[in-house]
Amino acid sequence: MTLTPKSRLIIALDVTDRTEALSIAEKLGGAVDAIKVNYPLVLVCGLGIIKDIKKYANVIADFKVADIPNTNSLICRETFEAGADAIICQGFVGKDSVKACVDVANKYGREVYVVTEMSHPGALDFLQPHAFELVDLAFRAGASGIIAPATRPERLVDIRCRAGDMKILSPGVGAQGGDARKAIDAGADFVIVGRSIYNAEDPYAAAVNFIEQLRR
Ligand code: O7M
Repeated sequence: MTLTPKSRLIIALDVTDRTEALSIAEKLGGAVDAIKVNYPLVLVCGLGIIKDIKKYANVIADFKVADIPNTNSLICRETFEAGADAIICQGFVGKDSVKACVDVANKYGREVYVVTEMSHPGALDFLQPHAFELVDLAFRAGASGIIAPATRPERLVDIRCRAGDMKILSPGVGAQGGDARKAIDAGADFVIVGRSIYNAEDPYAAAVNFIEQLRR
């Protein structure tokens, strides 16, 4: 699949209970553009959880792949064989490592998204000074898009200018203080929301609330 903005909402399903994960996926899958799985869920449930979630939504494997090209290729192959529609890799390991992910994704008709500046305060230590270079690297390696912070909409504006047609997926909304609408207005194509949805008393109502904010 190619990730296309409809609701513009991606849920980060960082729960560590299989039954809870599948229940949320079943309830929310039809409303969101994708479900992102990360290590917390996959380490508990195994890679097979991707196929189970795929019944309800597109799946993005947030493995922040960061190794030498050969190892990156092997990780991507196993992830796409498991059914993931897209994988997320780190850019700081260099263009050859990102290109290795893109080459495997192209074979499977899937997508690669590259982390640029992260959303947490520690991103200022090393990543922020190199964020624009990471955007350029993602473009040159043929990635479908990048990850950039909803916690710093002013940075999103600059990253958007640099990113051209690449899609921007923006985490940091809600629990980390970012605002969904501001992130989209600053140039993101999608927002990624985790705790503010899956920890809500009614995750479906919380997701619908975000979708309404994004529609405005
Ligand atoms: O909404 P939260 O804070 O509960 O969850 C945010 C999710 O986005 C969680 O899965 C993080 O691992 C992820 N994320 C960030 O929070 N910040 C980043 O800079 C990058 C990511 C991410 O998705 O990277 C691909």
